[in-house]
Amino acid sequence: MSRTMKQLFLFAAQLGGFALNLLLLVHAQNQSGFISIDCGLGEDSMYNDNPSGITYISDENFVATGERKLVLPEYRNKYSQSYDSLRSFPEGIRNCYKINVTSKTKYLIRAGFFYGNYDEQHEVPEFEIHLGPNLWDTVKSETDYNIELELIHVPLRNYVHVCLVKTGSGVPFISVIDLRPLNDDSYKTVKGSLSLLWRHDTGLTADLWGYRYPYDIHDRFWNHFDQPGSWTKLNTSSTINSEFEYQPPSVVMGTAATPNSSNDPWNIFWQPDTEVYHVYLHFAEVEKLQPNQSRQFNITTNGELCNGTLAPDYLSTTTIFCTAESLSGSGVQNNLSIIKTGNSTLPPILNAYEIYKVKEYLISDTNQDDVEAITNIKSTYNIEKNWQGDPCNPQVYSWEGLNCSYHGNDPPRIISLNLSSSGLEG
Ligand SMILES: *[C@@H]1O[C@H](CO)[C@@H](O)[C@H](O)[C@H]1NC(C)=O
Ligand SMILES: *[C@@H]1O[C@H](CO)[C@@H](O)[C@H](O)[C@H]1NC(C)=O
Ligand SMILES: *[C@@H]1O[C@H](CO)[C@@H](O)[C@H](O)[C@H]1NC(C)=O
Ligand SMILES: *[C@@H]1O[C@H](CO)[C@@H](O)[C@H](O)[C@H]1NC(C)=O
Ligand SMILES: *[C@@H]1O[C@H](CO)[C@@H](O)[C@H](O)[C@H]1NC(C)=O
Ligand SMILES: *[C@@H]1O[C@H](CO)[C@@H](O)[C@H](O)[C@H]1NC(C)=O
Ligand SMILES: *[C@@H]1O[C@H](CO)[C@@H](O)[C@H](O)[C@H]1NC(C)=O
Ligand SMILES: *[C@@H]1O[C@H](CO)[C@@H](O)[C@H](O)[C@H]1NC(C)=O
Ligand SMILES: *[C@@H]1O[C@H](CO)[C@@H](O)[C@H](O)[C@H]1NC(C)=O
Ligand SMILES: *[C@@H]1O[C@H](CO)[C@@H](O)[C@H](O)[C@H]1NC(C)=O
Ligand SMILES: CC(=O)N[C@H]1CO[C@H](CO)[C@@H](O)[C@@H]1O
Repeated sequence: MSRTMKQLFLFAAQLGGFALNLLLLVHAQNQSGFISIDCGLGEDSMYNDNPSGITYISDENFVATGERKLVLPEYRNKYSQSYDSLRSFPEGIRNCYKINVTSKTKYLIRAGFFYGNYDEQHEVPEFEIHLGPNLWDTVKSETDYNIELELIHVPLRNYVHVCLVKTGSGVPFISVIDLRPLNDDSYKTVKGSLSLLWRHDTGLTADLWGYRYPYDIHDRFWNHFDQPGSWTKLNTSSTINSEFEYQPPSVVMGTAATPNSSNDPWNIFWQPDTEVYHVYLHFAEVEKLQPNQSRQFNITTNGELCNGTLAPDYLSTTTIFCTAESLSGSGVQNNLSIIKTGNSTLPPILNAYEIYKVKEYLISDTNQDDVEAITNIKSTYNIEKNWQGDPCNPQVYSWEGLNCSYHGNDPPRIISLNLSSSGLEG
């Protein structure tokens, strides 16, 4: 290649890079604050997911261990591209991703898993996922289906650790990690984080799984939910105004379901495995009511009034928040009822709803100054030990060679360090 041609080539490459950066900038504006990690994707790779258009990047810069794998060909293209690859962790008990975030911002954190017989063992592993030092959930996946776990959580540090922990039944793995900023005044909790049970779009007639980004600017997944035969479905093609805290998408709010028999309540039941649940009900009237018509209802959780006499506004979203305290006794279900008031000429409606478990994460990260100091030591001396996640917590996985002091729920301190086994002298 001649010198001029080389320069031209370089120039073109720079232009190409510029165009890519410009494209990413446009996307970055739309996907403000999104962190979209495709685990097991090749180093430095990225792509725009179809059809969401979300830019996914490789996990290489977020994790130091593990192996890149692909699901078997017959399992590819079953879900979004992010589920075709995964990262598995045959070595070590606990392996962690470290992801930079904006501290004190409310995030939806989603982890996705699809085994897809990647190791040709036909044996789905079971393991734990931890958020920092706290247990998030136990991952029991299936060969043929993906699973998704979601948390609404406010990180106190400018990073989060997502850790996969072996429990003795197979090799942990992960397919995808999403972080999406949420409005601070939505999904409020007095204490604790919220772990998703259900997020349902009711009344959808089209044959769709549901909706996510770009319909939902926060990229929540609204799953098509039906109880065939027991509902009448209503819809409108008008836009629903949702410019409030929760911002459920207009397409989700544009469909609603009402009980068939006009005097029946709208009931939802679920089996509790946590003490307290948060329920968010999204309502909007989709029918233009005549002067002699009315739609009014009360909402109860476990028989207790949560919100009395609500009449949804025409083409505008009202979100009602209820708590449900689980009742003691095995097999006792939690219930939510939407009950027509005596005055109402029309049955209740429901456009969409979300149910979350309240999870208290009591174990704190190690003292921030100590974490910074030890992280500097780790990178300066290029320590090869399996130092991942929080240094001191949980205590069972504290870093080898460290001694920590613990005082109740306060952040632990690092009190001493023994590097003699790391090949360091002096
Ligand atoms: C960004 O969003 C705007 C409107 O919200 C849309 O018109 C545009 O196509 C989007 N751009 C990309 C690259 O997704
Ligand atoms: C995360 O932030 C730290 C500084 O706070 C920086 O050194 C590091 O490179 C960042 N990591 C990534 C993957 O961007
Ligand atoms: C809206 O209702 C009509 C008539 O019931 C139906 O044909 C159409 O599929 C519905 N649209 C959606 C988006 O559910
Ligand atoms: C409820 O209404 C829908 C639509 O009007 C109808 O298809 C269904 O058969 C009804 N179910 C019952 C149990 O009446
Ligand atoms: C409401 O008024 C319409 C005529 O405007 C009538 O056909 C209908 O029966 C009335 N409905 C009720 C519940 O009174
Ligand atoms: C809901 O739970 C409350 C409290 O256990 C109970 O009194 C009520 O009958 C239940 N409602 C339904 C519809 O099962
Ligand atoms: C609905 O709630 C109101 C309080 O807002 C109460 O007065 C009324 O009795 C309730 N009606 C039903 C049917 O539960
Ligand atoms: C019942 O309807 C009447 C007339 O619309 C209204 O004045 C009254 O406040 C309503 N009662 C309740 C409990 O909503
Ligand atoms: C950690 O503390 C224990 C008990 O105080 C002590 O025996 C051990 O030598 C300490 N280890 C290091 C690395 O300082
Ligand atoms: C430091 O670690 C080495 C190797 O693990 C061990 O032999 C030595 O006793 C440790 N020193 C202290 C003070 O714990
Ligand atoms: C009785 C009661 O709690 N009513 C409230 C139901 O929710 C609507 C919308 O948030 C409020 O305006 C009512 O006051």
